[in-house]
Order: sequence, then C-alpha cells, then structure tokens
Amino acid sequence: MVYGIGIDIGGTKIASGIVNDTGKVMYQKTVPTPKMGREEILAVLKTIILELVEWSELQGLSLAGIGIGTAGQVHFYEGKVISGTPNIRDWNGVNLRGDIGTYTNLPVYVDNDVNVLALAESVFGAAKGYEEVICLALGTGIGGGIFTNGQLLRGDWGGGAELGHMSINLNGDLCNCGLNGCLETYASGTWIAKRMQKARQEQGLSADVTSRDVFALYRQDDPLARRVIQTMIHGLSYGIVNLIHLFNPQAIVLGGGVMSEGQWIVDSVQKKISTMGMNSLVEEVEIKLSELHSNSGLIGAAMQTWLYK
Ligand code: BMX
Ligand code: ZN
Repeated sequence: MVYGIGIDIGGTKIASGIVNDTGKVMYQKTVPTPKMGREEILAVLKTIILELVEWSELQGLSLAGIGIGTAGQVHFYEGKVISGTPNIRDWNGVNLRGDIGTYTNLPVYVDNDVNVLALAESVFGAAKGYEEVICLALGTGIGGGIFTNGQLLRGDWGGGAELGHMSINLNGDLCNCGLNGCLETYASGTWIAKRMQKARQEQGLSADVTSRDVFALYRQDDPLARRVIQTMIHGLSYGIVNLIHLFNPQAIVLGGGVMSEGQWIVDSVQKKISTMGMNSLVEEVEIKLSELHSNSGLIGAAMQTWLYK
C-alpha cells in the first residue's frame, strides 16, 4: 500500500491528511486559511506537515511524498504559485516546493486545487470512466479541471483551466481577477452571498447573510433568495454551455462547498442547458454531482505522490 500526505489549500480552509492509494483518508486535519498572508500560511503548513510525518512514523507507514493542491495559478513543473486572485492573501510568487524542501526530504508536488479535485474524481469519484470530462468546484471562488484524452489539460506551465474566470457577461460585475462578469461572480459561495447582501440592502434589510443563509431562505421561498439562486443557476448553465461548446465533453462534474446544497442544483442545470446552445453538443452531456464531496481536494492532492513519481 502507498501512502501520501495531501494538503488542499482553499480560500477559506486548509484540509490535510494521510491518504492511501485506494483513496482512503487515514488521518485528517482541517484549519482555517490564515488571513495574514504567506508567512503565516507557510508556518501553518510546516506545523501540519511535521505533525502528519510524525503520525505516519508512529504508525510505521512510509510516505511517498507530499502533494499539494492550492487555489491560484500554479507552475506545475516548478512547484510554485505564480499568481492568484486575492482570495488567498499575498500568495503570489510563493515557491511551495522550495519552502517545504527546507524542512523535509520528501518529494513535493504542487498543482491547482481544482486540478487535483478533478484527479480524485477521475479515479475514485463521479468522473471515473470518462476520457473527456470537466470538473467545476464552486467554493470561495470557482475553479476548474479539464480532462481530455484522459489527461489533465495543463496548458504551457499549468496555469490553465481557470474556468471560474471565463466571462459570461461583458457588462457584469467586476471580478477580483480584473474581468467583468466572470462565472465566479454568479455561482461561487462568495458571490451568492454578495448578490443577496446587495439585494437585501436595497430593501433596507440586514445584509448579514452567508451563502448558506441564501439557500436556507430559498427553501423558505424568500423572493430575494429565489432571484439570487435563479441568477446563479442561469449563470452556471451559461458557463457550462460555453465549456460544452469548447470541449465537447461527455460529462461535467460539479463539486465544492456550494454543491453540498445538493443534487437539485445539478438537476436544475441539466434541465436549463437542454434549452441552450448547440443541441448536437449539449444534448448528451451528463451533469453530475461530485462523489467525494469535501475530501476530493485532499485525496487528489495526495494522489500526485504516487501518480507522478
Ligand atoms: C479562484 C482561483 C482559482 C481556484 C478557485 C477555487 C485564486 C487564488 N483562486 O477562482 O485558482 O482554483 O478560486 O478556489 O486565484 P477555492 O478558494 O474556492 O477553493
Ligand atoms: Zn474573474
């Protein structure tokens, strides 16, 4: 059996653990993503990694390496975060492989958080068995991973598949990547909350709402929440139809925190896209819910240690 450390660094939390090559998470630890910036994040990573290494030694497990998935545009071959939106503060230019190499001799693999989520879904989850499949994770931001010919599409250095930053409206809200109307401004947890806050403020109501509150209000038939969620489903469907037009995939897998709201989002999108775009491309695409849920990033991060060695 092979064991690897997996670490999934998102805009809100860092999930970490020891994973074996059947996809089982043996030991897990989740902490909030530090808000102060790189020094603090690197220090937290060091503490986590040393703790996981010690735990493995006590269990007599030998580790294949450390696999990281992080939000941001990652140079896959150099193990560096090249750039990113401010969702993670002061994270651009961090040489993760170099920094972790100062306190461990284990090999270090670094990729974008949703590329590794896609990797996990392709082996153990909802993307299994498809050669042409796209994963979208709706969380703090929106990230993507594209499989074509059964391989992750990397582009030149690995920074591609930023599917959340595909604009679906020239005149849309300004996204923190600098474009207007990105998919992320319609269907990420952050923007579901933001849209609701704005709508409530306009009505003189308390703007203290999270994306979870928006879904709860939606279930109670709150008219503002209905509008925000309808806009989200419409935006998400537009983005997905763009992806279908571009890549002719067999399936699209939806994951990330927002999708813990359930299968009904998948069903609404499946229904909506059936009336949109080029029928020949859209009609047979299956929209699916992630099967590994909140663990997919962590499992995918660790998988790098045995897949790429
Ligand atoms: C953002 C972008 C992506 C990331 C995605 C999901 C940054 C820092 N983030 O669009 O690289 O994959 O969010 O990230 O540039 P999460 O924070 O929702 O997990
Ligand atoms: Zn953007």
